[in-house]
Amino acid sequence: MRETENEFKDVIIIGAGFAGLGMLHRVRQLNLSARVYERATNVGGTWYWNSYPGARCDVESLDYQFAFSDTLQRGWRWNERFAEQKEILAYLNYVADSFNLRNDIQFKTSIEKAVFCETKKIWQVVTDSGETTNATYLISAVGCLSTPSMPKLPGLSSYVGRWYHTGNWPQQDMDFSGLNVGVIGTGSSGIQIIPELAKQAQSVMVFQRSPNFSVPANNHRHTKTFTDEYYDSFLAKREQASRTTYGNANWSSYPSALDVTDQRRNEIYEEYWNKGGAGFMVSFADVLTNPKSNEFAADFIRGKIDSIVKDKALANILHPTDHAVGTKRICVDTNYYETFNKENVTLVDVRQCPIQSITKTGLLTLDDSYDLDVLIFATGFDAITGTLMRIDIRGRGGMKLSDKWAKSPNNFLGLSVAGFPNFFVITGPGSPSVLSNMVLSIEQHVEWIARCISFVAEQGAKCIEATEPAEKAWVAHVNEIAQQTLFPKNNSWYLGSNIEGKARVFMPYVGGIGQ
Ligand code: N01
Repeated sequence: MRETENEFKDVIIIGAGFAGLGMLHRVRQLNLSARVYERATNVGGTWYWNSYPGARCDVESLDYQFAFSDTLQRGWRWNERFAEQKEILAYLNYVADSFNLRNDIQFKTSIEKAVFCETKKIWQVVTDSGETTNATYLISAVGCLSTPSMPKLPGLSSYVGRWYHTGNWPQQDMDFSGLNVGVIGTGSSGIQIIPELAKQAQSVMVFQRSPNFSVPANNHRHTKTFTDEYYDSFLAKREQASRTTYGNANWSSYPSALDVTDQRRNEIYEEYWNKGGAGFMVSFADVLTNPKSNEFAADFIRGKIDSIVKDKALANILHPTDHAVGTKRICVDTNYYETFNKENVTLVDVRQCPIQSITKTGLLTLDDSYDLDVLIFATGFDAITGTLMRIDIRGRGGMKLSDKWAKSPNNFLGLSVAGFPNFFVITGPGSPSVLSNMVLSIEQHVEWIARCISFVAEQGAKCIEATEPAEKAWVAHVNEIAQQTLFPKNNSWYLGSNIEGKARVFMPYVGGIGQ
């Protein structure tokens, strides 16, 4: 590499979602030069790619926004309690426009390689078109759910129908009227898209391997008065939320599900079910720590499934029984269970009769074949580390990040990695990230990184990096806290167990944003 001819930036940021946009704005405030590289044609990150019908955020819209600018916040009005993907994408475009962020974003560009030069103490970053840029700092804003995972099923290349992955959805609106559509996967994405498809398609075949716990969103439109009042106390709420475990100021818990009568317990679950949203999993403070308390919550949801789904055998197949509530991310839906009462919707239990292959005209299970015009993979992501591990990132001595993280994604504070100086990861493994209000977590990291960069300059230093002992202590702490909960006891993408060959390590930090 002839780095003398390369362009130089103080900071290179990978990704233009919430994290990349927030970081770019903050870096500019430090009067540093920056470039963001983004593989999409526009800003948005996960909200750009996940544009499938029904895509919606499960964090309430009023909390799912930046807090760093009062003008920004008051210039935007969220329409619904849980914003749909289009609205969040519009918000991120509004953020980019408000601060002219696009000037420093290079779209349609992926970063393939980043090498730390120990003599010059700079990062040399190479794009997919072979362009090299040097920078003092390299910041990952690649997101936690940005590399879709496709099941290894034979035959897809022979399929003559159209197929899509929810995490890589085409940007244009699509019409499924009159079509026979198959959906593989019943996590949050499947649970959101299935009711929407059922409104249009001639038939929807749902191929379910593992049923998930889902609670109603009870979504509704916001009134102007409500939004205005919310904004008046927004910063105080945000401050309060940042001291909590999940970054949600509106969530509160009753002490223990074991300390109340059966009747009172059910009344409380009913209260949370009617309120709607993922707050159900903290209805009692011990739902995520005590198996007995969790089983009560599981029974309540299974009871709800029975009361909604008319066909009892079908309701039974929809019962989640293989994991504790919330240990796989709880789903938040609009009419998911109700959809199975529709005549055009069929549930196929592919745990009982696994999918064998994709055929020319559809799909083959152990006991049947299905003709499908469209096949939708709602099969999740190589989460948290998947995207970074696919970039050839090399620290001191040419050490590859993918080698360092092969057995465990060790790092300090979920933010920095020993052996990788001047490299920061926004909401990396070992941070609250996906267990929290993501935007709040992102803002916390953006602010921390900005202050850290300023600190390095104030010291007249050139480099900063986590030490091995600090990293070891942090990883031990992350594990210790996780072990106090039910989270690591069940398979989930939090643990990497949805990806063949991936290290089984519980990746998010359960200790909370404030901690
Ligand atoms: O992915 P998932 P997702 N044959 O991994 C199934 C966020 N998100 O995209 O459990 C048959 O949860 C798999 O079955 P199993 C949110 O954090 C947020 O739905 O492995 N099935 C499972 O049912 C969420 O948790 C929102 O047995 C196969 C499904 O595919 C995360 O993204 C909305 C299979 C994958 O579920 C991921 O959710 C949407 C196979 N070979 C997503 N392979 C919000 O509301 C996989 N499956 C913010």
